[in-house]
Amino acid sequence: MPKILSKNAIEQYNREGYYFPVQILNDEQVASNRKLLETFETTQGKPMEGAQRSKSHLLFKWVDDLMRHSKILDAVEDLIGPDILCWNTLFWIKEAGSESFVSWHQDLRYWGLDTNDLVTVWVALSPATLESGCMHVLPGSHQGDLLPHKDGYEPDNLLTRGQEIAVEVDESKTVAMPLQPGEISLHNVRLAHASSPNRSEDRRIGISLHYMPTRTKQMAGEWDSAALVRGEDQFGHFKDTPRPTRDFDPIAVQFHEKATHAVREILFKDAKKVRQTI
Ligand SMILES: O=C(O)CCC(=O)C(=O)O
Repeated sequence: MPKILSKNAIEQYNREGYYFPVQILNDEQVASNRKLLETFETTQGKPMEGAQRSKSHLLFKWVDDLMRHSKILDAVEDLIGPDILCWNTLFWIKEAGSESFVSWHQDLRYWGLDTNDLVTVWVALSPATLESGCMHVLPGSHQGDLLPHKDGYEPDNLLTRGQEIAVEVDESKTVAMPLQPGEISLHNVRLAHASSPNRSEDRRIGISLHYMPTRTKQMAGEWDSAALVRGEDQFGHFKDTPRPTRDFDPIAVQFHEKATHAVREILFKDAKKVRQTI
């Protein structure tokens, strides 16, 4: 018996590789999370950047809480079972009117993980619309072989290497996933996805949360970390991440440095260039 998703939603996810929207946060909770983010940015005098974008649950207690939100975990459990690790938490912010974009890509091509069952939950903290550059997906592309990719390193591309599927994606077959603040989408780690620049007057703020079964292994690096967010980890393939007691908890900050370094090594493995996007 599923916990939160309908039978149809689960069938659609398995068949097409995505499902949306699911309402998670109310307006007050969205406003509170956005305020925490933007107060931090004001304090540091610049937007969230570089390694702060990645494994952010180690830096910000509110992101750790979001990563453990029971409704999100119920949806993830409906898709991948009860023993769940969160591998990464990643900010995707496109400033108002910015050229930032995400090229068509499949995440599993770069993440070194040996699972097809990883589910990405993308949480909207501001409107993700056609105008602001919401995600688009290519339904069914999670089935079959991974497509070849090339690295473009375009400055406005939010992806580490500007990685892009090296064959043409038929845009007429793609689907937009607009979200209201507080809603999530769910997509499979093999699904091709992309997004366009933000032509709106507000920032497009998203946080992606990457959940996988505890049996998953990291094949591209010797050491990697993940947070056990539900159930039991009988495998111990990933170092469990410490839980911050407050923002910038020193123990978690120290761990963040090691953990994001490990992720960067994995993401840039065999790359011609390394850059500081995360
Ligand atoms: O935020 C976006 O537009 C893209 C996000 C993405 O690539 C992901 O969550 O895997």
